[in-house]
Amino acid sequence: MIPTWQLRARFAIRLAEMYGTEVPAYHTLVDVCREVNDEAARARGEDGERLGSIERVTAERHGAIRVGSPREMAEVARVFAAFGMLPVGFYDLRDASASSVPVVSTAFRPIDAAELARNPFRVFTSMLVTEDRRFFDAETQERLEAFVAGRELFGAELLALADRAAAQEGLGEDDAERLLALATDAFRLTTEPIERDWYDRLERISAVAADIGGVPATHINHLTPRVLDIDELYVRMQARGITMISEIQGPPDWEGPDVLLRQTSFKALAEERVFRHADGSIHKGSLRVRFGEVEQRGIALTRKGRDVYDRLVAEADRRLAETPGAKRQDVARDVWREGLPATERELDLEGLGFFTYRVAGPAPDTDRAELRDLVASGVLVAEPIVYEDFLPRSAAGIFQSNLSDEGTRDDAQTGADYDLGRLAELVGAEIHDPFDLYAAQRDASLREAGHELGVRIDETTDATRSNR
Ligand code: OOG
Ligand code: NI
Repeated sequence: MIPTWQLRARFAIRLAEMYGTEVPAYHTLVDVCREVNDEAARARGEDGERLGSIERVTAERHGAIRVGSPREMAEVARVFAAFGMLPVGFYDLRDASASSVPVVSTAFRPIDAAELARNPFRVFTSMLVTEDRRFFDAETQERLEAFVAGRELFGAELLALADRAAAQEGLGEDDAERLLALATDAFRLTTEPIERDWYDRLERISAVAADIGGVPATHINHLTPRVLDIDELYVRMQARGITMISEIQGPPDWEGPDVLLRQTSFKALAEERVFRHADGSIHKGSLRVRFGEVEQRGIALTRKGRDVYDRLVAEADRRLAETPGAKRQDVARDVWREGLPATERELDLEGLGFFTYRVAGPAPDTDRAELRDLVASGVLVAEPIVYEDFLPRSAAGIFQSNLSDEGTRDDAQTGADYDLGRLAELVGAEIHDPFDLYAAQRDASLREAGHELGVRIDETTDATRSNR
């Protein structure tokens, strides 16, 4: 029996092999990442591995796919469940973006620490919101829905195998091989012709809508490797003549702890595709929809920490608007220095970041102790929990910087309401709240440490209360 995590690890490799043949620039990105990671790991020594071993970081990827309806989203959820990847978090990119990005998203990923440590492969998955009047009029909605309903992204054999793998938490070798082949194939770029007029019509509204509802199949949009020094990577990619988007999304480069997620990408490259024109003739053409993204991951923030982050982003926006010509990273760095603690220790003490706690010293001779005292005396060592999720604004920024055209939207219309609960209902699966998952990981480590020390660990400081 091949267990779930091995299926997931193999799935990530299979997708990377396929994507690498489809988008050769991906190899350049991976090569440069490896170079930067090796150097950073050497330069930083053990400290470089605080947010994951160099093996994990080098192997780590996330993918992105886009689907057209709740039915397709529900099927994707079944396929990913086979690999132990469950929906986590809700991202509304319709409002996070000034341009026309008519999707809501979640991320499929392992949810417990042991599974993440074995293989953290995750896929950012977006669903087109066809009923949102800001983007689609009634007639376009109807045509879009009919188009999407008429295609089959995942065949019956794949779904049945996936259900079985999920139920048994693994598959025998032959079935595993079949599952991997079918699942990988489902995300291959199709050679079936694209209806030129329909695609173009959707593209005038939104390039993302055209990529989802204008083509007969889905495909992997990008596969993102993880890098330890994204600023260095950005410079090196440009030195190799690869055009990058104008900036790095998310937190700035600064001397304090890395939090959440920093991302950037190279611009989508032209890829040959086949089109059917109105007169029935078939011609080759090209599309630019797939790009190469890279990311640097930092510490997961608590709700309180996330509020601080959101406020800092808003403050950076405000100052940027007041200082024409200034660079976002420079402005944000100043804002960060004013608003975030400069050390991991303070991040923990102020209840802004998520940490687990490992026993490193002898038990105190009391039966109760304060967490902060145990850490201060070195009995416990705090280790950061790495952020496993995404950021709506960065996602929108990545979408947006890769659009050659803003598309059109009519904000006078009322949008379709979506939240985590509604998406979960449509998908037919629970969507986990990322904050709950990090908190559970933290709490489990404290319970374990308490057991090991034979001490009841109290958390009466403000810091821990705000972790809830
Ligand atoms: C997803 C864009 C967002 C991320 O990592 O935030 C994203 C897409 O292009 O489908 O991938
Ligand atoms: Ni991505």
